[in-house]
Amino acid sequence: MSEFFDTVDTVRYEGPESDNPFAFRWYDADRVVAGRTMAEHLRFGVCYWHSFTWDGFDIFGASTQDRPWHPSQNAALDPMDAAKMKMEAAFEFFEKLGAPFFSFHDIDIAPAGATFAESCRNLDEMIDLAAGHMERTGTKLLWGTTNAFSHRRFMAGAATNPDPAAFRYAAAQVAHCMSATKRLGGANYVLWGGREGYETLLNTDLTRELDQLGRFMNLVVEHKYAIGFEGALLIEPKPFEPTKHQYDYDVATVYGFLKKYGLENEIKVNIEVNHATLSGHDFHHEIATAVNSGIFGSIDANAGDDRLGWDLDRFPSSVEQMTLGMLEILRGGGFTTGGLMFDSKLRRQSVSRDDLFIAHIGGMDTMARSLLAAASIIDDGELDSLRDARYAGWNSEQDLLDGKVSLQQIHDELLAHDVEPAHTSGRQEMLERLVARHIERAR
Ligand code: XLS
Ligand code: NI
Ligand code: NI
Repeated sequence: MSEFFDTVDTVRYEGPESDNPFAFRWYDADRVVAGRTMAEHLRFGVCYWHSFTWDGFDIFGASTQDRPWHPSQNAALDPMDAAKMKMEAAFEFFEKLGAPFFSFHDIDIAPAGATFAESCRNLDEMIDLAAGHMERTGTKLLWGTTNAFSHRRFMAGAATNPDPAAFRYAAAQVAHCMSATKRLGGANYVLWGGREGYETLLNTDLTRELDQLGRFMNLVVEHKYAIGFEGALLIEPKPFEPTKHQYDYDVATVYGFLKKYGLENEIKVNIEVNHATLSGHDFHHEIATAVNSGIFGSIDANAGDDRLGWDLDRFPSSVEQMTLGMLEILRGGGFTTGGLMFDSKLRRQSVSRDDLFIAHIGGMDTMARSLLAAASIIDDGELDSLRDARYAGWNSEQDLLDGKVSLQQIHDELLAHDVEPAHTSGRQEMLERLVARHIERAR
């Protein structure tokens, strides 16, 4: 195939004053910030599904995007030829954009066959081609994942399906896709619980379904060691959609699940910004919770809409929101195997081929600018020292935390010697001003 994105060349950094929509204003890959280059901090990834597999279809209307390999636009094309054409366009995009990573579902890169065996053969052939493209362009794999939710066989879930045949099908698919991910040197393997949830408890045995999910995840961990996959395993929490209740509701729920099934040292989380807000939490709350439990893994960087309560997958554009997220990521020590994956999609009317570039450049600049602001807050130190000062009283109360004081003792001491808690200001508005100052000035 000749160039698909023929109006765009390699995207370069031009600085904050640039008016060029096809240049970075903030993302300067080799610039060192807080001890690492921006590229090392941010580890950007492009997703295959929204950007190349989706044709603009929504529940009210068909294809809008210019995706000539899609069956909706070229039904006569052989599915494997279409997959190859799509892959060429995808790697052309990764290379021109300068995103170091990509991510895929098995069915994004290879068409499903008539049998499981045929699907595996198709995937293997496409993985060989992907290996070549990766070698040629230097693009790396952030994560692979299995789509065990689109096909009708998974309408009642995969691991949590009442029919064990669906469990077996999904397990077999994961085994194959994990080996493919290993073959491409994937840094992680993600498990988003597609239809692991329920529509009504009237037909759902919640205890059984969670036990099935626990067994499934243990099988995945055992397989990881059996094949020697060195990446991290990540569960992606989401509270609802497509099901009314998703079992992997939020980070805290996933941690409880991991503890119950003995997996808390084996599986981490892939936090998606818009899933966090749908679950009623701030994005940065979910990161802080994961860091606190030792299960922070990776990020799906997207955004919702303040007035719409579903998974909109917009490209992130709020430096205010993302600075608070980057702050928690830096406080947690930054990414190890994870990164910022744009699980984000164009609006349905954005039908020019170059819109895909503008969308990613905008998302990358938002995150880079947020990194600068967050690094500046940490470097300055005032926020952290004000936060520490709030807890200063605890410096002389270690015995209380170490369990050396009983409830009765506490009672008797207060009886003998009245001490009222001090009323000190929480300083929230002041801290919000402090954050704003760093956002305004970070360069
Ligand atoms: C859906 C999820 C999905 C996962 C990958 O809401 O975000 O896209 O990231 O299966
Ligand atoms: Ni996601
Ligand atoms: Ni999502």
